[in-house]
Amino acid sequence: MSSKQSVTVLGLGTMGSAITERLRETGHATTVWNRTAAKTEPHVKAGSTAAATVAAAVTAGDIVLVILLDHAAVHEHLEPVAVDLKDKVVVNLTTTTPNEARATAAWAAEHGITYLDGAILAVPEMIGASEALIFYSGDENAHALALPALESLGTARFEGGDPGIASLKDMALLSSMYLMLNGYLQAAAMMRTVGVPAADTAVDVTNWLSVILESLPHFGAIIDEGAYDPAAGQDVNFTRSALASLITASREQGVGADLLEPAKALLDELAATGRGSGDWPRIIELLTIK
Ligand code: FVH
Repeated sequence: MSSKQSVTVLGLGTMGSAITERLRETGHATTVWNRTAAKTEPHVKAGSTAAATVAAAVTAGDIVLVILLDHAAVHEHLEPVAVDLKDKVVVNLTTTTPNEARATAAWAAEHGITYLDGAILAVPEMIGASEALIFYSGDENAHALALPALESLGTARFEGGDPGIASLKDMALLSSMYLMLNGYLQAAAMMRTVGVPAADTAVDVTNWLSVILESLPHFGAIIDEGAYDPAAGQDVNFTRSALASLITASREQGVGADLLEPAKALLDELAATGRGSGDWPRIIELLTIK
């Protein structure tokens, strides 16, 4: 008999399935539940046990991993079984906002449930590899209890006692990813107007951004020190003018500038409020809603 923790997985979408498969590979007994029961079949064939109800599923495992679509689905299915969760460690890997994570942690605390919030910065194919980063936050004891199983899924990082921090970090990093990838789309749209394939622009953008990304620590230092003025690097006025050229060039090629214009508008606001000579990362001051 395995000495490894038994794990219940609620949710067999693409991520829940990848997690269940990895847990089996690493020797954990797994019990699975999914709203659409047919999705349990391949897992049963591969050695998992299917539970007909959420209550039966959570009763079976030492650890209950929740990987449903969203916050609403999590509460829809956990609230009716709160009593059954009391001697379990519940780890919620469903993507939720930081405040939703905090609300679930508060709900769990009210019901005496040992609860850990998690956020997966990976796609299903990465599960099990060290590149699969999974952030956890909230109850450190819950993290320690579940860690032997969680470590099999990827790199487990405990981010602190605020249950919302794991989600916040996940969402901050995803925000940076989408904004950066939109930058590539703008470049590809511009270059396609003269017949350059998007794949070629992907290579050029990768090379260019890898050089540019080296300046991020410098930006971080300027922001942390609030040392914008006088500008050590490119100032707001220069950057406004550069963005104005990019917007004009895009339009000349018949490409919209919808992605560039918001950044230009923020620079305009800095200039209009007497901050034109400061370093342009000062934009961050305008991102905080007061
Ligand atoms: N897949 C990914 O790349 C990302 C990576 C980062 C983290 N996300 C989050 O993981 C959660 C699950 O994502 P998923 O990829 O497994 O999603 P789906 O394949 O769409 O499966 C969704 C599962 O949720 C079940 N479900 C949906 N609504 C309900 C409900 N009201 N009650 C019970 N279960 C529900 C659905 O069941 P069914 O449709 O098969 O019956 C699937 O099991 C998610 O938070 C991602 O943001 C994945």
